[in-house]
Amino acid sequence: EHKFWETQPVPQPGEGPPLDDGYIEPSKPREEIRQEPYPLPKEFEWSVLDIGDPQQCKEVYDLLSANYVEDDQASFRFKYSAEFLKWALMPPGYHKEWHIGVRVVSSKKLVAFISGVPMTLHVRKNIITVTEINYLCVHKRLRSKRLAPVLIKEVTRQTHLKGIFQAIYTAGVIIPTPVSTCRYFHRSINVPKLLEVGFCFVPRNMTQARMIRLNAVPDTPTIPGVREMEVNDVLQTASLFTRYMRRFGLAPIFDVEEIKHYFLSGKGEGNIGDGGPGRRKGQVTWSFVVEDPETHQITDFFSFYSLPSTVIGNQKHPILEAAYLFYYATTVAFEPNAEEDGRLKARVKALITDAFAIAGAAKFDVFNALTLMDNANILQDLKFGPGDGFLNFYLYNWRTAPLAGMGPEGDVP
Ligand code: YNC
Ligand code: MG
Repeated sequence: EHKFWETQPVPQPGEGPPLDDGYIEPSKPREEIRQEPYPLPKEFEWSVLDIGDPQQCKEVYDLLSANYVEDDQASFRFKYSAEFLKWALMPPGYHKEWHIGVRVVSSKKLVAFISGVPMTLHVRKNIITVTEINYLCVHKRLRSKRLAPVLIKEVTRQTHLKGIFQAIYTAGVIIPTPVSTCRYFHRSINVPKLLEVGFCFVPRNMTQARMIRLNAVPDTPTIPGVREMEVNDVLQTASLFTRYMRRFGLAPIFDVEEIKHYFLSGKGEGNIGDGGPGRRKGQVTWSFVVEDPETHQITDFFSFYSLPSTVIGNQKHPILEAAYLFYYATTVAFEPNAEEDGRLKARVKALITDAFAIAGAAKFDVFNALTLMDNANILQDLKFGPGDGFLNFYLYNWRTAPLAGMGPEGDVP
């Protein structure tokens, strides 16, 4: 059934929940790690990519733009920008050896890619150092030739060479064995365009005009003291993030440098507007804080990122501009009984409402979120609708019982 995955240190089908959390196979001393790259078919060669070099970053961008993830109907394909890839692949402590390409020997054309970035993860009671694997892609003409397992083994080898033996990754497909499964939800912003590209449909008993009215987006954020995050907010945001994320069974741990990177380095260049309404040139992330007007303390923050999709075969609308909810946190979660009496839910709703007001002003067509963190309870109220897509979360060489239908940030059951 799974000729490759059955050889890997991942929970196998039918295994049942583990008695205790921990590794599946022990870490190896450096001398026991394979020193040579895995062999490729003779027409291909390995190539470490320097993502900081605009030329090489563009090569990855071109490969993914034409060959990366599509929906089941092949209507939309993720179109990560070059700026996005640079932001995602070069966080603090990144290793260029984990940005692995495959080229055709004769033409040097890049035809496959896989990447890892370092991350510290909280998995229930344990803190583990992992690589976060992403952007696995094989050119459409080279599919089903078992190249993917070679790419996975090579990034595993490069990870082992850095003394790391665990990984986290997500995929739309189901392989052995998800630790958690989330669903994509979508909040329409530009209803006429979403209808024209076939992203959504006018339901029975509904008209287009009513649909537009129902999905009207507030013009501006409304929480008192909300403003764009700045470098001076990094320390307070970091401690708020750490405290808030401790509530979940699976979550990243970001140090101050990582907070700075993930929330501030994707802001793009120039002034808001230079990259279009409400955007800077090359803007990837939007990060906001709430500064209490009286105490000047940071009480909340939220963020989202830009990940457009190609609308396959559509001349009028070649690109769907999608914003994705990223991390958020609120000090309301630390108040006694905030969860029980609905105060937490109300605050998260207010934060996400402000996020899509900002996304609407920046001319995004749709605002997406997953059923993780505290989202699950509030998405329906905020007029998000369930999508076709699911996202499965996986851990490599780490056993833990499934997390209750949430995400990398899933609740401890
Ligand atoms: C996938 N997405 O099951 P079995 S997500 C993992 N993740 O193996 P071939 C996948 N494995 O079942 P193709 C996978 N998709 O026989 C397929 N597989 O055991 C497995 N699509 O290989 C599959 N990007 O080369 C099967 O398949 C084997 O030519 C078949 O290539 C697959 O980035 C792929 O969806 C996905 O570009 C490259 O279809 C290709 O079809 C493609 O014959 C469009 O492979 C783009 C796309 C995937 C996005 C992602 C996360 C990847 C995680 C990889 C696993 C990491 C493990 C941890 C490593 C570090 C460990 C340490 C320490
Ligand atoms: Mg293949």
